[in-house]
Amino acid sequence: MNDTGDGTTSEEHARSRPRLEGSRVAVIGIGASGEAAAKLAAARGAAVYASDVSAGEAQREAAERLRSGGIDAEAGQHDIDRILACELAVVSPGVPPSAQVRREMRDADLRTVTEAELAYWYLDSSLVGITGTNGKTTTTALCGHLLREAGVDAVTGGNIGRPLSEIALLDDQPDWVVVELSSFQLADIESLRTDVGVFLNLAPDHLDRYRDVDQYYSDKQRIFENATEESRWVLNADDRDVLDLARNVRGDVHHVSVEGPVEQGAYLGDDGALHLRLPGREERWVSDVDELHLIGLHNVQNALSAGLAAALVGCGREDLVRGLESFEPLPHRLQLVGEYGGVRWVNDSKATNASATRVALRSFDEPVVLLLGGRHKGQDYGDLEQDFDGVRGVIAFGEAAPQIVGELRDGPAPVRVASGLENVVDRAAEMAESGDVVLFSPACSSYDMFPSYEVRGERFMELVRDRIAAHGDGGAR
Ligand code: UMA
Repeated sequence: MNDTGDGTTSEEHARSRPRLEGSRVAVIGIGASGEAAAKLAAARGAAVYASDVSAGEAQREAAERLRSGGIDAEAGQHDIDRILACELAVVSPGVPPSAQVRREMRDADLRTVTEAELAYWYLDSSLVGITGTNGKTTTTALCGHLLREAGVDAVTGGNIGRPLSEIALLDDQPDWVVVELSSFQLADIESLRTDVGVFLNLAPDHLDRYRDVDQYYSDKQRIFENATEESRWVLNADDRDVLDLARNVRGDVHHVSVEGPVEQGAYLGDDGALHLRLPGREERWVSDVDELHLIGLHNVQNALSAGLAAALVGCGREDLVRGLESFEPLPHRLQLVGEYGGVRWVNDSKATNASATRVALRSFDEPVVLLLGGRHKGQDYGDLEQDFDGVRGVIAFGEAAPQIVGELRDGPAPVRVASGLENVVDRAAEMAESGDVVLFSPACSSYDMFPSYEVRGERFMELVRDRIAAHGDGGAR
């Protein structure tokens, strides 16, 4: 696809690399990805102009860092004439196609790639790429952990937090990168290809950016676009939409299932054990899913996917078992905060869409007090009711509270409104009874009240721990 390509890295991972030397490259957005992309393009000899529409502190500081490294950067505006004078634009994933600057770039037919594509051109590492709507970050972290446990030189990157361009800048690149790929990153790829690709699941999300679900799914589907006969795939056999998108994909397809045996892949058996079935290789990993430190059946699916991907990279049974048993869950994903008065408090602040919250609800047999709210992302809260069997009640908060109340008011569980997180925790404590779980799984983004889901989750945990300390029976874990 890159007709300006000037060679390849190796036969096995042949990649075309456009010659950036002497060319002009615009970088749009200077968050973590934009800053790393600007440095990478400059290191490859391009004259870079990096800009960010925001003049916020973080953007001004990033522009300053870039300028001190000799890269032309500004925060507060995109100089469209300068951008259109470039041969290539690299977009940050958070800059939507509807942004004014992108419309003008499209009108001018400016070649535009995502930051991950730029990084891919200069990465010598092999890639495990992980996409899907939910569970990407856990699966990416777990797969990286499994590879490292097996002595493979591997790092994690992409949507999980470390831009791929930062890894491409390393003098000593790792043998493998486990990259979490969001739909925003996949939207503007050209040649990016994963050696092992994992597709976890599909559910409506990001409807504030996409016209409809199909448009979102079609960006996700781009992970298959550059597949070759050597590509290896790990697909969720229990998700019809994933199988539909992957139909006729080139390469060797493997399946993962928590519903029963698969012909080639990994599955949860009737015996409660995790099994691997590859040509010439049949294994039983952990004999009971309780040996994983992860809550919920969806996490069994994530563990099977990560384990299968690691097996396809070449990890052996003993290393996989040790890695699966030693992996600790990431913060803000069904994280147990503590317990008092017989009530368990769980922080799932990472659940920023309704499907993630539904997955969380399915993880508990106990009655649940569900804490929902934040900034609305265009989804239906009514869908949650399909998993409301054990829900004792809902506390709605934040900007989305009126929508949540409007959609759940006539449903099976009572809905109360709270203002501010402290009040949310107080009302949840009033509603919960001994034996319940209070589940902070907001189904909304945090941006109405917090800069990120992490800060939101930290604040929630702080409030819960204070409450536990005040009551003094049980203690936070
Ligand atoms: N901006 C412009 N012009 C515009 C619009 C935005 O300049 O017209 C600027 C903004 O002012 C901002 C920057 O562009 O400064 C936004 O960039 P960004 O949001 O892409 O920020 P990064 O720090 O580069 O973070 C991105 C990912 N963010 C998004 O996809 C929204 C991070 O994923 C990722 O960890 C990081 O790259 C490293 O790869 C975060 C995320 O929320 C965690 N991802 C979504 C999700 O998981 O649901 C997809």
